[in-house]
Amino acid sequence: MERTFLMVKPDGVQRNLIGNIVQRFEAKGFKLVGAKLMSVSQELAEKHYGEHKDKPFFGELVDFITSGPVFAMVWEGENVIATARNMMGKTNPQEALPGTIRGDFGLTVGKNVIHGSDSKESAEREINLFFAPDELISYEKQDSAWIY
Ligand code: DAT
Ligand code: MG
Repeated sequence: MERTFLMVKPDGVQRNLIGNIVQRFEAKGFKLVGAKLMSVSQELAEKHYGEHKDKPFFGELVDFITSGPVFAMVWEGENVIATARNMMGKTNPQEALPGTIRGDFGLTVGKNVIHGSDSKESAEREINLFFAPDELISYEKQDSAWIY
């Protein structure tokens, strides 16, 4: 089964959206295998967003993600990486469709509520960056027979 890294960003935490966001992935049928409220250090932020280090918005991005607590999660399920990206909506919330997280809750690209891994490689990298192996729980869920 595939796993992805999702993170409610500081704006989503401050705006009381953790519960709503978790609820969407639970209701969809995905399995939560790890979650924590945490602060992102400067070092972790720079590693996490390393692919953007030459972009003009890199400094702003690092300042934003370290500006308050985030809610980091690992979710598991069939094709969860791409499906979670669809549920998040486009990077720019003004282009994200209603019904998506960014479409429902965001207005600006700098404060777009949620992060989600965009490929198998980034999912593995980001999960290892944010979680120790013993923070991830492998378990059976009784509803899986009604989802798969
Ligand atoms: P995504 O978060 O959808 O994977 P990304 O990886 O291209 O998008 O960019 C990472 C984050 O950087 C994004 O969530 C918000 C910010 N960002 C992207 N493009 C931006 C821009 N043109 N101006 C300001 N912030 C931007
Ligand atoms: Mg990205």
